[in-house]
Amino acid sequence: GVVRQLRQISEDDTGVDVAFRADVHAGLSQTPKAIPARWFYDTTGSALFEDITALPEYYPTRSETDLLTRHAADIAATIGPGRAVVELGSGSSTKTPLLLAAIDPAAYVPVDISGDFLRDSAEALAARFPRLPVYPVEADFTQKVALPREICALPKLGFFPGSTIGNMVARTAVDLLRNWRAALGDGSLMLIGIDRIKDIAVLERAYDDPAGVTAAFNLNLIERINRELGGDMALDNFTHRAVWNDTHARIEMHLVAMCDMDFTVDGQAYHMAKGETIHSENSHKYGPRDANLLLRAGGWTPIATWDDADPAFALILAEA
Ligand code: AVJ
Repeated sequence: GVVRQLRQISEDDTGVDVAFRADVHAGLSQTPKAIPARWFYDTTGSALFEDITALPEYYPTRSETDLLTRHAADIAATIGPGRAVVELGSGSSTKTPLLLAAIDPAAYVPVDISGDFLRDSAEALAARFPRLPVYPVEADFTQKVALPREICALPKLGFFPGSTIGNMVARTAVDLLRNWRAALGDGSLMLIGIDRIKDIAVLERAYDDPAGVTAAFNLNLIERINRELGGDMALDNFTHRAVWNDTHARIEMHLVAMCDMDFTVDGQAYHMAKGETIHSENSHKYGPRDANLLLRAGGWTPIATWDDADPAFALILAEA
């Protein structure tokens, strides 16, 4: 069952995450404007992301679920039983049961920035695995996370699915991998989902679906700023854009200003010119050698890869 939910977020006396406030002001003050993708995931944003994963155009979740299903026995044989599984950015934990049922772990530690969402998914997971101790941690996994002391003596498996590593530029991704290598310790393993470079039309459609769910997910960031930081940004003045940046091998999402505008956040004034954007997400894609190099740079040695050719996606197991 769920043991207890640890909270490692600092909020001010109005209940707003202090890092969110700081990142929004810093991001709106710089040129070009950019806000880190982690701030998509309030309760509404986490639910919208779940809707994205069900879209026909959004292949990563389906590809990764297929890989976990088809190769469960092989993955389990390579990992072995008795580990504490630490999932980075667990969200709804929908893929997790496939892994947990196969490997017979000793504990499960979902780490997510969206506390209410985490509570619900940890409960659901615990109901499905009644003998498994579950220790949810509400935290930003890109920062230092204190793991529950109960799992300290257990061998660890980091589980970082969904190609979430793609949200980070290379130097941040390497820092994160190194930090988690140190946190999980000698003898630990990391199972990571990596989205591959592929046909640009397939990539762009996955991030700009005709039903407009990804647009709503992107625009929810504006609504969250208005809601939590007392912003007065006019939602109707922004539009969603998803574009492949070939130099950086990434999909970029932007919130595009459709007219000149002035607005305030926390009473602080900002201006945007027509056509100017707020860069709201990067989703880097990696070829097979690129992914292995990234892992090695982060202190992890790849030992097995399970992948799919079309649409290309990979699960890589690496050891500390
Ligand atoms: C959760 C980071 C894996 O980059 O594909 C989906 C987020 N953004 N559609 C991704 C996302 C727009 C997603 N990750």
